[in-house]
This record gives sequence, C-alpha cells and structure tokens, in this order.
Amino acid sequence: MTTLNNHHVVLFERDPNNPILTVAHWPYPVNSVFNPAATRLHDGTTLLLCRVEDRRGLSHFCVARSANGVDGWQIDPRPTLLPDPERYPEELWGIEDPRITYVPELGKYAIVYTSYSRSGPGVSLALTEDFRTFERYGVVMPPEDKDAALLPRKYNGRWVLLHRPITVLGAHIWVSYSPDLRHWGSHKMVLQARRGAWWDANKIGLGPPPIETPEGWLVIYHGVRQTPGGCLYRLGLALLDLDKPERCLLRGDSWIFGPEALYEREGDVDNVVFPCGYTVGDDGDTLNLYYGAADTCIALARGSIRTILDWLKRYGQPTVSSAEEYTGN
Ligand code: BMA
Repeated sequence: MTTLNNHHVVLFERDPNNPILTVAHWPYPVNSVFNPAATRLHDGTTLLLCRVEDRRGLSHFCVARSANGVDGWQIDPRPTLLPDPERYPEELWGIEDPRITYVPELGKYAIVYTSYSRSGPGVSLALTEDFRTFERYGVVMPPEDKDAALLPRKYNGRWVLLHRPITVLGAHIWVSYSPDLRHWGSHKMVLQARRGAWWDANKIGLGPPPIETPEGWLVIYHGVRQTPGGCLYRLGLALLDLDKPERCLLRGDSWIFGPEALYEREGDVDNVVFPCGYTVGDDGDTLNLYYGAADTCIALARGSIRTILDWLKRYGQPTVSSAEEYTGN
C-alpha cells in the first residue's frame, strides 16, 4: 500500500560559509571544483579530494586540507592525481567523483573513482598512504558503471564494493565481492531505482561511502528525476544490514536534501547536489556532508547521525526481496 509520506523534517543544515570552496580558491586556472571525497586524517585534519574540471572539460583530483573542515583550506599548488591515459587508457577523458575509505587492515586509504574511458565511465581503484603517491589497481568494474565505494573491512574474507552499473532494467546500486581487490564477483542488486513519478525513478547512485552505525550501514544515495527542464539530483536514505551489507533493511520514501540554495540551483549543471564524502565530528554524531553544488563549487551541510537514523526508523519502509528486484515485479 502506498501511504502519503511527505515529512518536512530538516535533517541537514547548510553551513553559512557555503560554498566553502570555489574556483576562486584554486591556485591554478580551472573551470570548476565539485563532488569531493572526504576523510579525517589521524591528526583530525579534514582532507577533501576534490574533483577539478579543467578548461578542456577533463577532470583530475586535487587535495584541500583544513583544520576545522570549513575554512582555512590549504590546496595543493598543483593537481594531486592526474589521469594517466598512457598507462591507464580508461582514464583518457579524465577521472571523476572519488570516494575515500580508510582501510585499517591495509593501513591505507582506498580511493574508488570514475575513469572516463572511450567506452564510457567505469570504476577504478587506487590506494594511498599519504595522498601524495598512489598505487593504481586499474579498472575494477568495466563501463558503464560509476558511483562506487569500498567498505572498510572484509566480510568472510572478501572485500565489499557498492557500485552502480547501468543495466537494461535501469541504473541501480549493486554490491560485489573480491578476495584481493582485483577480481570481483557474487554480484547482487542491493537498492533499486523506483519507477514512474518517484523522485528516485530510473536512476540512483551511491553518495558518500556507507556510514557505519550500530544499527547498520547508513547509505545516502542520489536519485535523478528527469524533467522537461533537465535533471534534478536529490538525496535519500537507506540502511543496510551490518552483518550482511547486501541486505537492505530500510529505505526512506521522501528525498531529504535537494537543490535549494542559489549555488545549488545555478551552475554548469543546474539543480545538482552531489555528495561523495563525509566526516564525523569529535562528538561521534555530527555528520559533515561535503557535496558538489551545480557541478560548479563545493558546499557543506551538517546533520546528526542519531536523528537521521531515528527518521529512517520512523518513516523508512522495509524493501522488497532481492528476488523481486531481479524480476522487477
Ligand atoms: C552524474 C555525475 C556527476 C555529476 C552529475 C550531475 O552523472 O557525472 O559527476 O555531478 O551527473 O551532472
């Protein structure tokens, strides 16, 4: 049964300094800075791995560091990670939309990103200890696939990747497993785009890496509504089982964050909020969500993990079984 589920609860508040990073901050000429990955280093510094689009239209990554995660950004004077199409042809048209996961077992950060190849966007992986040198693993999911992130630990000896391949049934979120970060299998659909008039019809994708909570992996995902006036990118919530992340426990009906501020409404691509990273505050509850606004600049919104989980438990619905999702019934 469909119930009216239109809860106007504000779960994320925009930082008054928004947009916190723009091309005006950049030490070299660029077109736009957006869709950053985020992490907190061991000394508490916030590190953003920003997608930077140059004036040819190709993207690379550049690191920005800040003590408080809001201002005083120290930006690498040159690109931090450039596409390397000579050795990695899949990076021919740039690298985009990174997600960072710190992996304690490896003592390294895993960066999962979109490599824009001649065949379309695929998912690539690189490891780093210091965001200065990077060990590339190449393509881990062939085109067309994007919006991927690694979970920070193995399940039964296998790493877990969430990603968004395009299939004949649409653009849905899948989970895949690997013993070595190179060979991936046991693919399963975990979250399906809805249909028809829904805000998340036909195309969804993972936002930042899933957030570990005592109640499950909190997933912030984007839904793309196609309208005659262009696409609208908004955010929704889901909760995956902590013991079995391929199992979706709850999913919200309403979107919870969308383009409202002028810097989200107008830019190179209007009406886009696109988070690829988060950090958690010292209180263990404050969620700092870093997002690209209108494919032009970087903004920050804050929420409370506790409040978000309460919302999901109150308004979220259990999802249909994966068998039903496969058949699309
Ligand atoms: C998606 C990605 C994002 C981008 C968004 C809106 O498909 O390519 O990088 O922010 O579209 O243009």
